[in-house]
Amino acid sequence: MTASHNLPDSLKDDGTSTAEYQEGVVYRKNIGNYVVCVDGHFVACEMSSRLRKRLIYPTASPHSLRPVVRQVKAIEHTDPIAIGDHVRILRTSDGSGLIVQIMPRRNWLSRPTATPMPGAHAFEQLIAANVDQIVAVFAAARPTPKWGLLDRYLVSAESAGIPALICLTKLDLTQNASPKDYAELMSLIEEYRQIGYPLILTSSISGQGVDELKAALKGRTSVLIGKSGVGKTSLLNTVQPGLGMRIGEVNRATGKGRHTTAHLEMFPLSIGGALIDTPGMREFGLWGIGNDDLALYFPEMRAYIGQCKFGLDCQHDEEPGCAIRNAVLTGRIAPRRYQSYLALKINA
Ligand SMILES: Nc1nc2c(ncn2[C@@H]2O[C@H](COP(=O)(O)OP(=O)(O)OP(=O)(O)O)[C@@H](O)[C@H]2O)c(=O)[nH]1
Ligand SMILES: [Mg+2]
Ligand SMILES: [Zn+2]
Repeated sequence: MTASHNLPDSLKDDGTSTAEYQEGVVYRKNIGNYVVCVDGHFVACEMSSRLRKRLIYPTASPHSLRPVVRQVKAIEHTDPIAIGDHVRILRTSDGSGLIVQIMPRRNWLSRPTATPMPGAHAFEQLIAANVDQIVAVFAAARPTPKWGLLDRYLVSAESAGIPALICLTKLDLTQNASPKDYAELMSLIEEYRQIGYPLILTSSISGQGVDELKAALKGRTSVLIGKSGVGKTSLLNTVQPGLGMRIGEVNRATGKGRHTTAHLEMFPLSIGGALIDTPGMREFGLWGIGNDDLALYFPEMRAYIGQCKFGLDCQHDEEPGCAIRNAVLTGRIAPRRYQSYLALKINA
């Protein structure tokens, strides 16, 4: 096969002539370079010029009409290609490849890009595509769990139509917790189990829950999400020994992680399936979720939607005869989850 770089654009991208194309899955990417797995082999790829045109460069001023590249790193933010994407590639004579087409996605997880100022235009940032489940990772301690953030992840998963699994790590650190703190942690855990979310308690130190986690990951493509320092990469190393991915100490004083993992990357698992490790995200905004839809993404609220006095017009806030608020008052919906709903509604 001849080098593809010289082919006219029309031939590269129209997708009508598939004879020479191969299909693969994107495992890794870094500033316009991709690693695509084709039949078990990893191929270094670039993207065709037509796809390259779909890169959106953040501008010096978000309202500027003439986009200028501010920092190359930002390309990742609006890269049209996501980890987990099924792509069509054309092999070049040097053994590398050119991504010419992104196949339709069965699902994808995204968040808004951070904006330089409040109210500025945000872009959709793809985190991963075509995944079987989202693993929301939280530490029992160091850093302190933020349950409102967990609710955010779960709402994102629900709106993306992707099943979520909750993984509470660092259970070994609860050994010295007071009985009251421990009981409080367990009752919060129970709240999520009651809703129906599978929840696994793990420790990468003691090995607790690792077999259970492996069983949940086996044969599936999963994406780990969670704040820096909660132990995502440690879980990956435990599930796939020998990988030896770098992990980082948590700051003792602040309990904050050090953003050790810098890139999104997917790893094949020897038990079958694949696991996507992500950098700890400082912020996790909701993308494309409106106020009116929000209650749909709280599974325990779904049954009450349409039952309120004001029907589908109810915002489930202060309205009289609200079925959801009533369910909170009668103990059928956890007050803390309802608070999360109200807090997210303000920002949606
Ligand atoms: N005690 C205890 N420490 C853990 C456990 N899992 C991870 N750690 C420690 O937590 C720190 C952070 O772990 P990482 O795996 O790097 O965390 P991460 O979520 O990948 O962090 P980022 O890559 O920054 O997003 C390291 O010092 C780990 O040794 C655990 O189960 N118990
Ligand atoms: Mg990490
Ligand atoms: Zn209502």
